[in-house]
Amino acid sequence: MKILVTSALPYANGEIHLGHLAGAYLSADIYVRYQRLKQRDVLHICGTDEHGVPITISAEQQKKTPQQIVDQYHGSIKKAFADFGIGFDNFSRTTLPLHYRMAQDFFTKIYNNGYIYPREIEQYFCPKCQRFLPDRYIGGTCPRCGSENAKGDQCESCGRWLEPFELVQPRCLLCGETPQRRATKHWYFKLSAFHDQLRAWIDEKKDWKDHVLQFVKGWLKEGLQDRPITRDMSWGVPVPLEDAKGKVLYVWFDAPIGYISSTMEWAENKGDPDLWKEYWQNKDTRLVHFIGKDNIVFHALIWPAMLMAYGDYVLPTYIPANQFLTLEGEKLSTSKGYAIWLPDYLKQFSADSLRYTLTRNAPETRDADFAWRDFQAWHNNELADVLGNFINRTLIFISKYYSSSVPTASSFSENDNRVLEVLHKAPDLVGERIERFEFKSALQELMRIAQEANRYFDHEEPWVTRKTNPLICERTMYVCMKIVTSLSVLLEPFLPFTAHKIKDMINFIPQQWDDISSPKVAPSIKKPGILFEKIEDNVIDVQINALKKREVTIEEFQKFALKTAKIVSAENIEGTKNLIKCVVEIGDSERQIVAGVGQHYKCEELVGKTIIIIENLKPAKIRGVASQGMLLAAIDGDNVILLTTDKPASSGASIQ
Ligand code: B3M
Ligand code: ZN
Repeated sequence: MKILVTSALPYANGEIHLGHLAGAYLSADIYVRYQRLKQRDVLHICGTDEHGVPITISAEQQKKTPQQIVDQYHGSIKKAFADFGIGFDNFSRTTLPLHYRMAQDFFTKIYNNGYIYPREIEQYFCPKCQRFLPDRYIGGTCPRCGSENAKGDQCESCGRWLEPFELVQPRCLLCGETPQRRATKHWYFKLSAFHDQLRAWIDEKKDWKDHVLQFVKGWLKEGLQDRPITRDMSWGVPVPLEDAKGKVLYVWFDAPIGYISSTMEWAENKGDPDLWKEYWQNKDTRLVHFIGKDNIVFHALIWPAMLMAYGDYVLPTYIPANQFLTLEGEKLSTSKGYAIWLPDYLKQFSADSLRYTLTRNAPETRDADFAWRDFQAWHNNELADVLGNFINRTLIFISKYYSSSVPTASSFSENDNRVLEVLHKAPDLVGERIERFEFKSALQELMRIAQEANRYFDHEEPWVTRKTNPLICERTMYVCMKIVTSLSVLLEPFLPFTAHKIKDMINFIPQQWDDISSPKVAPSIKKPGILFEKIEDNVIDVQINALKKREVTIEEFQKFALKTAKIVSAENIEGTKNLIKCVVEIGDSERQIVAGVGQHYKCEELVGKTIIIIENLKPAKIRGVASQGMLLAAIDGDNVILLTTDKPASSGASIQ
């Protein structure tokens, strides 16, 4: 049997944060490391998802090309994963020529098989930008809750999924213009044709997580709609048809194919270009997709249907999707900068402490919360005081009283045997849970062994028997070394860096998962070092405060388009004391901004001033009056003083 494990391909438009890790990557890594220790044929495949609107929006915000964005983040994401101990066999990217070929081949084959067809539809087009607008480029008022900041695919205020045409007062988010409906042709994937086949396939999945099954069955019950799989965009995999100029494949069509192309790249690098087929086109392969819950529909319905439409490929065996992670009780938000990014975390703390926290409290069946205080408490009270303490006291004892030679024993007491029996059962006990994707409870079992080990040490009192009955003391220390040796293997999937350190200190004799039910102990150890330093309160306070007020990076700052603008007219907004409606000139264009400076400036004073504005602030309505941008002012006690330029400057000059 071959095990092919994939982790969701992260979009190459930002760093990896804790939500990502808890969603897919950490569980996948634990699973793969375990399978390796079981000496099974396992591959872990991933890469960056480099197409789609998330990338082009980031590029526009940062005033870079999509290529520059994906190049930058592919590198930094890859490095962060490696630093966190996530071991991929291949980490590819969906902008490789190999991937383009594969994605186009998929389209063509499915098209030839009759499951892709064209349809004329209407879509929003911005007359000013001269382009069709993807859903997320259209803003407007939500028809349900009235929020003015809804987007073409969803209203974030009330959570409702939307179609662009449902928006009231739609506007182009690039330029503010009202978009027009225009006819365009798109290609649809005949998802509806796979309803019965998908139903039969999912009905066999008795051991899947409940929340995944419920979700999928819910969709099937509602009936499956055919889905457009092309877009009017220039960034993406070109649609391989004569009459599809200027169209690319929808990112969710090409992204999962990235799992295959990444495996092909792996095979090529191995010098055996056909080797990927032994995984993907082999009915004995166990294909496991690790994802977060927002990706379920794509992996558990659309992707299997694509594979069915193509033929020849293995279908997913398991999709152990995780639920969401919140941060200090709140939803993570990359756009608001509310997250903990992996590279930032790793500058201060060890990978294993986070791996421990995120596994101990994994969002396996329901949402879970990351809190810095829990992180600190679990690191100090469990990793340091239980696990670290047992290993440390054992190794120190041996180095101090036995000059680092490990004592041996041939007969054991009842109490020794009880502990050895726990060790004997441990690989299966922990392993079964990992195989069921219950990583949290697997880790619990493991920590129970460490607790048990401390109790054993306390009960045996080797510091007493050393003087009163040296033979018993030797026996105790031998048993303790067996425990340490077993732990070094059992821990590896969860805390690989710690496992590695322990193995080094105990001169570990190579052994696999099943061997350690009766572990082989090396004859001598090295000088022991501390595994976990305690984390102090003040260090955690800094992190908690940082979440409240985050530093910004230069990239984040660059998202603000600051410009000079000249006030051409100003009038008080009726019924308000402080609000003034200003029309400002920014180079060749004019726009309206509502400013709260009425108690400090008269309208006449304002006209003619060259001020500083944020040009790309989301348009909003203030007291029913539209405002497109914000002017900057210094708040000096009770005074409000508008920012102007030091010397006369023309309007529309950018500020850097
Ligand atoms: N890039 C979405 C995400 O990062 C998407 C996953 C693709 S997996 C084929 O959540
Ligand atoms: Zn526009």
